[in-house]
Amino acid sequence: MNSPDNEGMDMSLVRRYCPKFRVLIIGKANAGKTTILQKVCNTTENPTAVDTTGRRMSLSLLRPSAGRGQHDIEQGYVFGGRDDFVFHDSRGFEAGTAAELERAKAFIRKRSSFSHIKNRLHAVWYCIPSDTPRLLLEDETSFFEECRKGNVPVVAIFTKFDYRHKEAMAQLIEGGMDRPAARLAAPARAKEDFEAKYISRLYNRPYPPQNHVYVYDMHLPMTNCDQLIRATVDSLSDLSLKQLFVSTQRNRIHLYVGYSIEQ
Ligand SMILES: Nc1nc2c(ncn2[C@@H]2O[C@H](COP(=O)(O)OP(=O)(O)O)[C@@H](O)[C@H]2O)c(=O)[nH]1
Ligand SMILES: [Mg+2]
Repeated sequence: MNSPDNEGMDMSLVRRYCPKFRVLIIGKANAGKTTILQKVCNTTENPTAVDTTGRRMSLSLLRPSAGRGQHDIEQGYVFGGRDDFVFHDSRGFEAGTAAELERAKAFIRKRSSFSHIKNRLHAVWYCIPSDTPRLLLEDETSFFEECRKGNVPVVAIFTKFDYRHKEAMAQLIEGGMDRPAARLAAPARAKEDFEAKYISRLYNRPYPPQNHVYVYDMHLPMTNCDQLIRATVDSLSDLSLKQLFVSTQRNRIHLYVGYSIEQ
């Protein structure tokens, strides 16, 4: 099989220079951020704080704000046994508070100016919960209004999309479809309706994301977030980072194959 490790790049060297893929996840409280990170890391464990060199920190060394609610954006976290990812968490847009979003932007600016690749921010996952009937997209996406320094790719994630599936299913049943058929048809219908209503408005923002995905039922055991991983791979323009990211996904072998074929 053609794996990314044999595409001419010494992966052990890449991993030594950049052992962790660093992601900033943005989204208001309850958007589903922690659940996504747990799914990506294949764990249900709570996050563990790490210091700037990536070592796990004891609770006594944590910044007070990090210990309270994990909203110190500078504080890095790992999940489960996964030492190849480090995450930073921001509540981003919350009604009435622009400060947190500004902090996120400043963090992106700062982290993209670091000369060493291992200290840089490699991707942003921007969560927009879709479990409200009328999504205030313009408010939720004010992040995409201003130019972001540093060329860090951003993937927009519409979270809790199962809400839209249920809504579409109810509409199909109301239109005369029987329950099993409606259940099967609902995901495609939900996506179609949502795209017609929101997606051009997202990409009409002055500085839109590179990509977007829908995630659903992330809190349930049988689901996965492979689409998010694929979208993240696709959004990376730096080849060595792309390779590093694919290597973190060693358990998702089908993603390797797809990636290699497209090269
Ligand atoms: N229906 C549904 N609930 C979800 C999903 N993802 C997370 N949740 C639930 O939403 C709540 C908030 O999730 P959490 O990950 O803690 O959000 P955070 O505050 O952004 O970190 C929890 O009760 C999760 O179980 C999803 O895809 N669908
Ligand atoms: Mg959380």
